Amino acid sequence: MTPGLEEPIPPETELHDDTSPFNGTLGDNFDGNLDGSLDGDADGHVDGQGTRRGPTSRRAVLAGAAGAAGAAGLGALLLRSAIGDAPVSAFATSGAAHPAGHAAVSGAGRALDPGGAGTATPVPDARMLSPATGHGAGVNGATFRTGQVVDHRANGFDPTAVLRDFDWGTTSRLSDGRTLREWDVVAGEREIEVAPGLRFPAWTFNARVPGPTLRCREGDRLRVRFVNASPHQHTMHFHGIHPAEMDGVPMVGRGTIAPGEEFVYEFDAEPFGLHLYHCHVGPLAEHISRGMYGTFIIDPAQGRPRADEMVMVQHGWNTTFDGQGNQLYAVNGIPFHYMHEPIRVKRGELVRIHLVNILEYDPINSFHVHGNFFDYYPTGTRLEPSEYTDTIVQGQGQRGICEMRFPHVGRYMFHAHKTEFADLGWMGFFEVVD
Ligand SMILES: [Cu+2]
Repeated sequence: MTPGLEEPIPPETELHDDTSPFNGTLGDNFDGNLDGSLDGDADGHVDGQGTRRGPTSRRAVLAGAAGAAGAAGLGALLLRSAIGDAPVSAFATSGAAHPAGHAAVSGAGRALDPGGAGTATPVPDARMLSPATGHGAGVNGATFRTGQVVDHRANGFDPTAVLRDFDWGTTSRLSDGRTLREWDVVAGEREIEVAPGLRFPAWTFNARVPGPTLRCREGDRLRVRFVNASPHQHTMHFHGIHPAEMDGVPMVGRGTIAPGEEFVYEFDAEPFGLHLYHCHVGPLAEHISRGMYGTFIIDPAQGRPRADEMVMVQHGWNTTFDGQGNQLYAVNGIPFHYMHEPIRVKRGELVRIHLVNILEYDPINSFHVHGNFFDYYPTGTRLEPSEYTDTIVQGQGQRGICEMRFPHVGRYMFHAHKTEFADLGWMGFFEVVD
């Protein structure tokens, strides 16, 4: 497959899909035992007059929809709402109909959780809590947390592979003895199944979200041939030290790269650390939230101690396209992925997580690991950690290296300690083995 060269998929294709079983009223698709509270909500929203959708109200809608209608219904619901489909838009005005948005969330949660809200149900095996046995909502999160998965093959990338996929580029030797490292990066458009049944029209670097993890060594000469194979203008803006004309922003140097055009970004790798790249064309929030970001690692000249290395890019999916918040949260593309496929690590082995936050629309994100502590190296620009902790907070564009060893075998959760994000996808497991 040629990365990024897929035909753009017009949203109308999905939005007007009359074969969808979810084109009827929402109440038709709910579980019988959930009809009470959710039909009540639906009626309220349909009758409500408000059009303003606050972040809380949107999440209320998601929590109810994910648990009750199932993620497939959720997909249809969110996609339909994206074009202002009347019934769904009305449904989404829960902020107006229910001023206490969070009450709507917890209400739905209670209705969906047979154990009652606040019951810290252990999850020894994510698959054990299938929608059929435990509804998979309330304290257990959305239905698709507990067994339903997306089609990674159709998506063209798999977060399990993305985790440890470092792209070192193609290298050659310059006359001054330095390493020249080259990559091809193609901007494209791609429909990604971000939750079971929910397809999001993403804008991508090399047909995946996050884009490829570009990795090099301090002092290398870097050459990134960027091809814009999408219908929109884009750039690659790298964090790091480089000349202005290589900054990948509009109106400086080459500026925006038009559809069908290309540009070569070339600069030296400095400073060593954990960085990122993203498109810098406005509206910037949309270009980023659509999926145009990736990790950019510059290793120190002397390298780092050998470790089981992985990349986690924290981000969200604003599936309603309202630009006000996110309905789903994830690391490496797919919400709850590492719940379904825990990250296997060896007891006692050094684990190094390159943790990047590019989350749009929410001011902070965070990372918390259970049953362990880690050394934290903010931006990876120093060789000594600044903190020994189990929780760190990052704003957009912040990143840092987390190093840890698990002393005990077993399954350990990691998630945003912005727990609302965890409930909506930003959680996973480490599986520590001997
Ligand atoms: Cu862009």
